[in-house]
Amino acid sequence: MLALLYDIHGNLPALEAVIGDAEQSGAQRYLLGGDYALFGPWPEETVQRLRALDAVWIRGNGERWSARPADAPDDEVVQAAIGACREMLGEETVEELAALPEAYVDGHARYCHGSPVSDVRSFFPEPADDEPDLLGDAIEPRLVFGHTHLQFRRESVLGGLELVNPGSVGMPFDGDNRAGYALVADGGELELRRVAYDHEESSEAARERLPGFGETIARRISQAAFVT
Ligand SMILES: [Mn+2]
Repeated sequence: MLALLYDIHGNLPALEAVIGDAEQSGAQRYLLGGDYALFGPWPEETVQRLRALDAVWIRGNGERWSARPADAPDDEVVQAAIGACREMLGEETVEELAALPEAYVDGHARYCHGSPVSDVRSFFPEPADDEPDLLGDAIEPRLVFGHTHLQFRRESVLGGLELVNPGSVGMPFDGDNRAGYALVADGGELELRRVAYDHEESSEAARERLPGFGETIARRISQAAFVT
């Protein structure tokens, strides 16, 4: 059993809850889909916890932005979060995470952060006009991605290819506070899962542990929505 963990965003209690649920369900291996630390109250602890797993890691835009702040949007919250993340993780870890591969292919599934062509452009529960472009050269029957923090699965508009967003472990934006992730059985059968945890503890920690922008993060965790 393989567990797919995307968009953890430094939310350690959410990660612990998901690992507990995954282990109880028989997961022994993990696919880590990027955005491990940025924006969250426990960046360092989250990365340390992930290092203890038998896992394949890929890079998200959060890792890229943390290493190259000038490549990130000129947005007050984003730039403040990058500064805090760099300080808490330290340069060595920031560079190590930024050097992770952008994708991983295991034969019948391709894993990326946003889409095969971008770590910031992705698919939505309802198809958008750019979906054929975003598929790039993916030929595997299943394409797994995160980034939007919206958990869903559906067939792509081109057919013959399943799109899966396992959801965000640490910061869902679909109005459901529970941590999102997915399990894949050895035969390939995939299950989207949600796990309840103390999200108010994480929200409060964002307020206490992070500078000015922490209030925004606290509200995102508390409301399970992309509030600005
Ligand atoms: Mn993310």
